[in-house]
This record gives sequence, C-alpha cells and structure tokens, in this order.
Amino acid sequence: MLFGRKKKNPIKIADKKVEKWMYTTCGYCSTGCSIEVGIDAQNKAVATRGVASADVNRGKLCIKGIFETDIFEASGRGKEPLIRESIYDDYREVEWDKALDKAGAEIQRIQEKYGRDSFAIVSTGQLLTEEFYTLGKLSRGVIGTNNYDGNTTLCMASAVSGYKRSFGSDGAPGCYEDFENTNCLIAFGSNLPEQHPIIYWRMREAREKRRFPLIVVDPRVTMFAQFADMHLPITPGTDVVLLNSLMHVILAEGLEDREYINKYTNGIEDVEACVKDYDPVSAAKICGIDEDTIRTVARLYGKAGAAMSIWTMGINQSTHGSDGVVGINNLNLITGNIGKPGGTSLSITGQCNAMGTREWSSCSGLPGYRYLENPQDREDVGKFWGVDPEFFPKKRGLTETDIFPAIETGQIKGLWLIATNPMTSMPNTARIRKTLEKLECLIVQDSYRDVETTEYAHIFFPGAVWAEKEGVFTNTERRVNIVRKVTEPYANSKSDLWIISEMAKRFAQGKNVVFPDTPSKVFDEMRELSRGRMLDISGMSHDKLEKQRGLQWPCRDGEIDADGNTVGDQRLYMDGKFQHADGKAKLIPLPFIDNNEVPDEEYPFWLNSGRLVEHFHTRTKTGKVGNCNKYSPTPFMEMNPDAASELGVAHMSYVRVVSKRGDAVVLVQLTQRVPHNMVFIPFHFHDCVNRLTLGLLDPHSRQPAFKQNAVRIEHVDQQEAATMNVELRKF
Ligand SMILES: Nc1nc2c(c(=O)[nH]1)N[C@H]1C(S)=C(S)[C@@H](COP(=O)(O)OP(=O)(O)OC[C@H]3O[C@@H](n4cnc5c(=O)[nH]c(N)nc54)[C@H](O)[C@@H]3O)O[C@H]1N2
Ligand SMILES: Nc1nc2c(c(=O)[nH]1)N[C@H]1C(S)=C(S)[C@@H](COP(=O)(O)OP(=O)(O)OC[C@H]3O[C@@H](n4cnc5c(=O)[nH]c(N)nc54)[C@H](O)[C@@H]3O)O[C@H]1N2
Ligand code: SF4
Ligand SMILES: [Mo]
Repeated sequence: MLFGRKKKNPIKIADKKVEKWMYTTCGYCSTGCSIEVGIDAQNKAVATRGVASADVNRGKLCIKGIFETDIFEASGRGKEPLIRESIYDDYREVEWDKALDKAGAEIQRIQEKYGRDSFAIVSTGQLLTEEFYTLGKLSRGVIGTNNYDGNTTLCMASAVSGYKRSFGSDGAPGCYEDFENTNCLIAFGSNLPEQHPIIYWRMREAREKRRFPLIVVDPRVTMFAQFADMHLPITPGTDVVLLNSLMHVILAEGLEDREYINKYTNGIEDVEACVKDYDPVSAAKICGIDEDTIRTVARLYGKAGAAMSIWTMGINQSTHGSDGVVGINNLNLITGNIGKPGGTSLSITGQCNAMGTREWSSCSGLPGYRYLENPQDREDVGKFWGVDPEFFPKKRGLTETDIFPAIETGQIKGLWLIATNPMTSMPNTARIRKTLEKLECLIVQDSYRDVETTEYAHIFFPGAVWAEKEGVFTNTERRVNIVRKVTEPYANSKSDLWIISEMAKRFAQGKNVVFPDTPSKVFDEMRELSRGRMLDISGMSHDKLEKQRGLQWPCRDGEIDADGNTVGDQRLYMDGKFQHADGKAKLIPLPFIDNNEVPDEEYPFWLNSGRLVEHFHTRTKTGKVGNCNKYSPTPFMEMNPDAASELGVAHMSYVRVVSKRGDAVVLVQLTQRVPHNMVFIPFHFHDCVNRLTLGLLDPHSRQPAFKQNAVRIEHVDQQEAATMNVELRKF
C-alpha cells in the first residue's frame, strides 16, 4: 500500500477563498493557542491561522491546529441520536426527545432499583468549561450520583493531588513567561516539542535570547532530549529517587534557601531526615543516573537563582505520580523557587480543557475548587443552585479508575460516558470490554459515531464538536480563552450544554434548579461563584476574553492596567501565602517503595507508551484528517536495534508483544531512541498498547501507571500479521 505523495511536484497552497476570519481557541492540547478560522462564501469553515496578537502562540500553530477545520465534516460524525434494546441489536435513529426520555428513564430505573450511586458518569477534559459546570450541576445537584468523574484521572490527577498536598490547592503557580526569566530548566517526563509544540517554541525562543541549561529526564531519547544540554535516561518509575538525591546534594552543600524555607514552609526536618538516605551513590543504583550527573544537576539548580521544573505524563502516570509531583514541589520550595519569575513548579497540562474540568466540573468536589467534605462549601453551592445541601454527598465518590472495577463487582449498573473513549484509552482494554458488556445501560455522548466505545452502548447522543459551540477553555498557565462558535453543529448533533440541560428536565429535581440557556449566562454564574476566591474569574467576560486573547486567573473584578485593560495574575503564591490552613507550604518526605511491574526473565522488556505529534489520543479526530494521518497511519513499536538483532527481529517486520494481560501485533521500527531493555508504542491506536498495560494505580491520585509495564517479544507469521493489520485499521 502506498502512503504519501505519489508524484513529487511542488506543493501548491490552495486558495481557500476565505471571506472572513473568526476568532476561537484550539481544541486539541492545553497550550491554548488562539486561532482564526477562515469562513468561505458558503459559510463553511475552510482554513485556520494563528493569531499574531495572542501572547500564547504569537501567530504560530502546530500541524493539528493548522488542519483543525477538517474535523467538522470528517467521516464517522454522529448525525442522529441512536437507541437499541441490547448491545446485540442494531441501533435505530430516533428524535432527540425520545433518546433523552429513554436515557432519563433508564437512569431513574437503575437508581430506584439499586440506589443513587449505582449510576455513574464519566466525562472528559475536552468540553467547554460552561458545559463542565452544567454537567456538575446535573450530576451533583439533580441526578445525585457520587460516582462522577472525568478522564482527567488518566491524565492530571497526580498533578492535582501533588499540588494539593504541597500547596493546599490545585492550580499551577507559574506561566510561560517564566521561560524568559529562568536560569535553569528541568523537564521530567515531558516531550514538549511533539506534545506541546508551541509551548516548546516559546521555551526555545527564550533560550535563544538568553542561554540557560535545559535538562531532560526521560528514559527515551525523545525529540526534547535530543535538543537538551543534558539528557538523564532515568530507570522508569524512579523519578522520586532522583528528586530525593538532588535535594540530598542541595542540602548537604548548603545550596538551599533557608530564609524561604523558614518563612513559608513546614516539614523541613522530616525531608532532611528522609533525603539523608538518598546520597548520589545509593540513588544512582536505583534510578540509573550516575552520581556525578546527579551532583552536577543539583548544583546547577541550587545555584541558578531562578530555576524551574516542568513535567507531564512521565511523572503523573506512575504509581509514584503524586509523590513525583510533591518531590518536584519540594525541590522548588527548598530552593525558594515558587511564585517568582523564572522559579516555578509548572505542570504542563494535557487536554485543551483539562484545567477547566479541574476548576469547574465538580468531579472531585464542588465548583471553583470547593470540597464536598467542607460543610460551608456544600451550604454555599446548595444555596446558589437551589439544591438542599443535604442532597450532596459528604465526601468524594469513586474515580474513573475505580468506577470500572465497581461495574465488574456489580456495585454500578449504568454509565454515561461523555467525550471519552475508554475502550482505547484505559489500561487493560480486554477487562474494560467485559466490564462494559455487563452494564444494564451505557450512554455514549460523542461527536463521532464510530468511536470504539459506542459498540457497547444502548444510547448514543451525537455531540457538537469544538467551535460548533461557544464557551471557554483554561490552558496550562491558568489562561482562560474563548472558543467562539464559527459554524453550525454537524447534521442533527447538539451542543453538550444543550444535551446536559435537556437531560435535567427529565428529573423531578431538575425542575427546581435553573439551567441557563446560553453559555455566557452560565459563565455569569461561574463568575459569581468565583468572586473573592483564589480561583477568581469575576473580572472576565466572553467579550473581554476575545479582546485580550485570553486572561489568566485570578482575575478580579475592577482590576485594570494603565490602558484600562483587565488584568489577571501571572503567578500564584507570589506573597508566599499558601492555601493550607496555616498559610504555609508543606515539605513532605517521600521514602521510595518499588511497587511497579518491572521486567523479569519471562517479560524482559519495559513497555513504555505515549504520543506522536500528528495524532491526538484515540485518533477520533486526527485519524480522519489526511494531513495528520498520513504521517503515522499504522501502529508501530520503537525497539532498540541491538536487542532486535539478539532476538532475530528485522526492521519493519511484525512481532507479537505479550504481557500478563494480553497481546498485540505491531510493526517494528528499529531506533536507538529506546534503550536495550525497553520498547515504546504510541497509544493512539485501538486494540494495541492498552491490550497490554496493567495500569497499577497511584495510591493518592488513582491515576494509572501507563508507562511502566513488562512485556516479551515473539515472532509471528508475517503474511498473516500484515493482513490482520490492514483489516484492523480500516475506517
Ligand atoms: N500531538 C499530541 N499532543 C498532545 C496529545 C496527543 O495525544 N497528541 N495529548 C495531550 C495530552 S492529554 C497530554 S496528557 C500530553 C502528554 O504529553 P507528554 O507527557 O509530553 O507525552 P507522552 O508521550 O505521553 O509522555 C512523555 C514522556 O514520558 C516518558 N516517560 C515514561 N516513563 C517515564 C518515567 O518513569 N520517568 C520520566 N521522567 N519519564 C518517563 C516517555 O518516555 C515519554 O517520552 O500531551 C498533550 N498533547
Ligand atoms: N497507554 C496509554 N494510555 C493512555 C495514555 C498514555 O500515555 N498511554 N494517556 C492517557 C491520557 S493522558 C489521556 S488524557 C487519555 C485520553 O483518553 P480519551 O479521553 O478516552 O481519548 P480521546 O480520544 O481524546 O477521547 C475523547 C472523545 O471525545 C470525543 N469528543 C471530542 N470533543 C467532543 C465534544 O466537544 N463533545 C463530545 N460529546 N465529544 C467530543 C472524541 O471524539 C473522542 O471520542 O488517554 C489515556 N490513555
Ligand atoms: S500546540 Fe496545541 S493548542 Fe497549539 S495549535 Fe498545536 S494542538 Fe493546538
Ligand atoms: Mo492527558
């Protein structure tokens, strides 16, 4: 089969005949680029360009943003609501009212029969914030199930948990401008040039103006590692050991900031006692980074004056995810690197609106960083929504990763999935499949009809996608930006806000609670709920967000600069005041316990997984965009050439990868990017890497360890494998 250009003629840029450009914000990653969408004379969205006056991307876009308008009319879009009695029947198209009635009746039947919490709801980081907020109101205030969570548990839960443990609240303290002020940057488990290309571009531009050391900690020689001054190829799952050892050197050599520690933190004695055991010689044996390198990095960081750390899934997706985040925070607290230009602990977020769901969805509590465990918060939100505070649970229910096992054991009987595709994205998908088959009712609400999870659903709601609707996203640096509606929803799909609000009408309790009918009215509610809090957005409005190309929170009503423009704070904790009751940050000791699945004689390779620049997640969007899909049309596995030659595995041949959970057949790409004892498979493809993963859970965040698993490699019949793969990848 031939992919790519057949004739090598020069590429011509087609004139898309754009009549007008409309402002919006990219709907893929959490960088938060401002985009203008070009509309032609037929009112069709046909092109995109970066917005030059937007501080985030300054006119730039990556490949996904450039071709984003292709997703509107991509094949497989959901056109009409669908229902069926059992998952073995065919779907039939029905009117919206009928589908919503059926869903409402099923939820109530299940709740009446098995109890309120027997119906679970799992959402995403990819809706608009107004939609999250409204879904939270419906789930917590009307349907009243405590088993409500988001796919952010697969993604950002460890960052949230680590921030809460260290600082008393979620919320990234830093911003992109920190790159322009830092004297040293360590990136832990983040492949910035591929996964956040425009944040990378901001970082690189800052570094071109003013050189500072860039240190990348990643077991793979990623693109980021290749561009770094130092690459630390860490043994998977041992970042906490490296962090403890860096602190050991900093404290032993007196490079810490004692004044900051004494004034603004608690717990230094416990951390000092703990890191004593992590001298570089002992630590090197566990984390695989030699003692001299550990000392060099510790000294660079300790003496930098302003030093910052960023991290992404290499830290979060581990059994030590939350501890890894706390370790990074510890390092920055003892060196006085929080809340100052160039000194920060900046979690690079994942999905376009993973931050919005953390802030406003009520998944882990109540809106605006409020807690179910706090009686005052229950009282305030209850009053504001018109819901009896006694209706709310008094503590958080199950996370997404605990909801699936609870379906297995029969505790949960019904599930509503909104904009997430667990049949490809959860670990151990064979187990997920069996779990979904057990449900009495599965509702799938997705923009695409052909997502794998709909095969197990009873009801399908077609949702409008991205800029077919209006609302806000929050990016990595707490910048809220506006997604404007640039085109009508495809076919008979509806905005998620509409679907959620209509669902509320199916419940007696929903008649007493107000569900505003426009996104800007919902935004007004959020503004009111945020007033005076850390997460203050009272100074924002949809129009101001467009005018100023996004605003960072906290953004208080009435705070303006000399030109009369509304302003938000660039950084949190500038005054050293944290959100714990005593106002101090907590330094927390992190003794390391090796509880990962690790390679052994039978399964001798680490299985690592992650992403590619041209694909997004389970490829429901990029898999249909020709200019993204053509670069990586087939699942493949990176394998070290020396390891391959020992096993007699050839470049571009198929192998069977086997773990204790299952197997997958993939094409081998030989590359020194992975060490001798590791293979890497992108997770974008269905029936591939997540057939193999175990996904042990972090005890604090319940996030799965997607990146630390053990596998072996077996030979397969090449002809059969090739045929099977072509069949499997047909859209
Ligand atoms: N193109 C594209 N961009 C995306 C996405 C996408 O799907 N496609 N998804 C978005 C989302 S939701 C997210 S969460 C982000 C993810 O962004 P990243 O986290 O940057 O991407 P990953 O490839 O998942 O993982 C990053 C690196 O972690 C390394 N790693 C594995 N184990 C360890 C370990 O034990 N320690 C350390 N230090 N590193 C380790 C891997 O080798 C890998 O190179 O990307 C966002 N941006
Ligand atoms: N092995 C392995 N597995 C992983 C990871 C890994 O690194 N390795 N990473 C994990 C991470 S960090 C993440 S974030 C998850 C992502 O996992 P998922 O959330 O399951 O992946 P997506 O493909 O983004 O699924 C989003 C779904 O929402 C739909 N959608 C998009 N926009 C809208 C909308 O506006 N409305 C509606 N109704 N639907 C919409 C899309 O069509 C798609 O089906 O995967 C996790 N899984
Ligand atoms: S970097 Fe992220 S937000 Fe920016 S264009 Fe690319 S996918 Fe969109
Ligand atoms: Mo993510």
